[in-house]
Amino acid sequence: MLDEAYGRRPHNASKNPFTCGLSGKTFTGLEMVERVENLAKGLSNEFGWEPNKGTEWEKVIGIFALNTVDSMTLAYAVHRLSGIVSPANAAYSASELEFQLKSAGAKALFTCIPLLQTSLEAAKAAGIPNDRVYILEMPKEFSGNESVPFKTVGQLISEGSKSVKLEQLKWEKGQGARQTAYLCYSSGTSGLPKGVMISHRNVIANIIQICLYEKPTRDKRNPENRTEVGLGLLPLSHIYGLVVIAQASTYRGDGVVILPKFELQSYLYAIETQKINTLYLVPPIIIQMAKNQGACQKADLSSVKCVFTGAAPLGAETADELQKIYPSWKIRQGYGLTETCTVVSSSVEHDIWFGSSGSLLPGFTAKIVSPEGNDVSGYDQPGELVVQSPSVVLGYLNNEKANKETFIDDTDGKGRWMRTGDEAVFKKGPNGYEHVFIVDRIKELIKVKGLQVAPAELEAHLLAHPSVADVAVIPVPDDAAGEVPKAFIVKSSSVGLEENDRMVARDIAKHVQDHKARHKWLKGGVEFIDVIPKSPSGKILRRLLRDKEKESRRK
Ligand code: 4UV
Repeated sequence: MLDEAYGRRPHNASKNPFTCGLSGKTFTGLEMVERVENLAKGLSNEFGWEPNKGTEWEKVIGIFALNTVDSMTLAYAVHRLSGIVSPANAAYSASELEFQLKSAGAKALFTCIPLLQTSLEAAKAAGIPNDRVYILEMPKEFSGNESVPFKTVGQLISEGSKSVKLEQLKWEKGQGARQTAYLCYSSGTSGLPKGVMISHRNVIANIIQICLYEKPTRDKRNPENRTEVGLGLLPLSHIYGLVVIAQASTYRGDGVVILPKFELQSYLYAIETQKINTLYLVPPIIIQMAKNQGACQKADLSSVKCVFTGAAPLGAETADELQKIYPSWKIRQGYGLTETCTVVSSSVEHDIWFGSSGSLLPGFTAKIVSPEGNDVSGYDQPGELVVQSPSVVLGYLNNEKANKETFIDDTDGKGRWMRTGDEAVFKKGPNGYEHVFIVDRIKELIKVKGLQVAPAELEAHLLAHPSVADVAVIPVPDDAAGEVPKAFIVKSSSVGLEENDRMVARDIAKHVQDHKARHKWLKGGVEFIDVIPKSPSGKILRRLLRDKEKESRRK
């Protein structure tokens, strides 16, 4: 991907793909190519890894860090050695990170100073020694002035610059299609988070699909092909940040301004000082912007031309509200999944229809399938969205059951299909284009601020609490976060009759707070019930609980 973006596209060499929104630290494409090469040499010295020796599974690293200007330098350096990058959500607790590091078979962990303690705890539990923990440098507001006894990426680059040349990568024909580049974690349609094997080909495919789709409007808007600047605030550990923001935009020669986390003032400061044109956001940030009009209107946001949102539904009313405040902005929505290596559909500037997730990207084929498994033809007929694309990932790591449930092998020569687990409907738009509307979620997934929460993970954790005999976790709507988890719990016989329900509920909620990332906390509450509704085969009937919840909210 590095070669594709900066090597074979020399016009990108003098541009600045990544700039820190706080310190202004930046590199040109050419400097980045050198940094990647030197870092790859540094990593090769450190681990003994070489580009053409060993399998990619022997060369897996974990990244657990806030966004930094060097996050992608590191990813590309690992790819230069033919290794795999497994990025973890920076909100994770030590036990969540440990789970991912173990599952991915990570041999080293790259973190940043604010996350060092959690990293060390997780690394130890996952069998990664302290001398395999490295630091990605951050602006001083985040890392302070104290030095820590861990090697930094900067040191590795400097050591690498003094080493002999690395061998060129010699890939066999088709290796890029077979070899995993990233191992991101997603719970898919059910169960616990799973390693999603994303090949080099998947990444390149989606980048090309995005760029091809957007080219006509971009050429019209920007005929001189001036560099545009996007906001890199969303986590680079999530597929949206990793592929759409960090890689698709820099591939076409645009810049990305990196911010480690959302904080309204530094966000507005970065937009003003870096003259950002495209805000890549998730709906909860749009809601905050609409609510904090005062602060936003004091800032000079005149450089902004477009807001792009995805990862969770943006309601038409919220989009309308933002449009009233910023009439000239193009408010676009995209829909994607980790398993499709990101964008399936998105709106384009000349065809925006609020509430819709736009049209399918080129290279995607889609069908709508009824609950009975029949293809549904025609517009306005809801059903599960099933897709084909060269960006559909290789599958889940070591999980044949989930692979069988999600990916439909090409047995009839009609290609390999993937079940999205989302309920969608196609509609004919006002301009005659076909639009995708995501109307519901069939799969067991909760999206909190666009981040995944797997009900099965919380259920397994809650079952370990002594007061819980049985449990089901469902999403409930939340104004700020979109959705939040709520637990229906059957109390165990160890809970005495005299115990106060509110105290028991508080203790159960704390059990989640103590061990899980903040976005997984039971903000939707705990409700005690007599029995969890289940099918004869023991599957939780979540739909009944969701209906019960809807009913009680209506009252
Ligand atoms: O696997 P994941 O966490 O992946 C994402 C990716 C979202 C992106 C990324 C880049 C884009 O440009 C873009 O437009 C969207 O979130 O979660 C996948 C699930 O999130 C829900 C849906 O249930 C997916 O199966 N989801 C994602 N986008 C939307 C959405 C949306 N626009 N509307 C409703 N649900």
